[in-house]
Amino acid sequence: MTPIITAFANSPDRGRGLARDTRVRWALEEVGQPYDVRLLSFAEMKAPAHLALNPFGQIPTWEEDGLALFESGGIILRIAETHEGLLPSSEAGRSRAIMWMFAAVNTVEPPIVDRTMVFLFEREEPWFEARLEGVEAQCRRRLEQLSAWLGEKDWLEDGFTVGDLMMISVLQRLGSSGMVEAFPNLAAYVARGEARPAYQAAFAAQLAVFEAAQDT
Ligand code: GTB
Repeated sequence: MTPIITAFANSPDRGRGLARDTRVRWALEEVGQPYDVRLLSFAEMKAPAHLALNPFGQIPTWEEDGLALFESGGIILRIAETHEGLLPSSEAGRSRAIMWMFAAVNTVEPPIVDRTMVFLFEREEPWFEARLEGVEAQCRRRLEQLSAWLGEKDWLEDGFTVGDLMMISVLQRLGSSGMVEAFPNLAAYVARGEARPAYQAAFAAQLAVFEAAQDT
């Protein structure tokens, strides 16, 4: 069966590729696995049929041959483990790549998501400036540490892995803030990921959904 993923019918990011289906699409493109997409409205994401797939009522989800998954990290790990191309062949290399996936979502992403939440929900609050300064300092600390690890390397380990895919997708959430650009090696790292044909295909596919929604 061709796997089916879910994505926003009308992404609030207006086709910038920041919703988490893009990273799943990227993984699928990297391994050459065709897929189908079921587009959901916000109401459909909270309806029983979708809650049976993801109790948190979010995208992306994954269905294939009776297996349903949610959590972009879990889905991408499944793709990486069942196809060639995203995990190294050595056992140690695989563990290192998976470790970087967790580092991306569990160590680097939290302050980046906090920063987004501060912009979305605290902008009118009297503490906005001080809170923003605090979360940006936390983001900067993680970027400094990541930049120091990456150094002059192209990728976090010896070659591109699922760990890079996840880390780059997390760094993209800083968008036009200029925070990644303050670290030229990280900016080049993100650009290197975005230049991959698989990323380009994934980005184009999610953009096409947004553009089609504008025509209706
Ligand atoms: N940890 C889960 C995963 O990695 O799969 C998080 C999934 C998640 O956050 N899904 C979001 C969602 O379904 C979409 S991606 N939200 C709807 C809801 O919770 O009701 C997060 C996202 C949304 C919008 C933008 N944007 O507009 O820029 C960026 C990222």
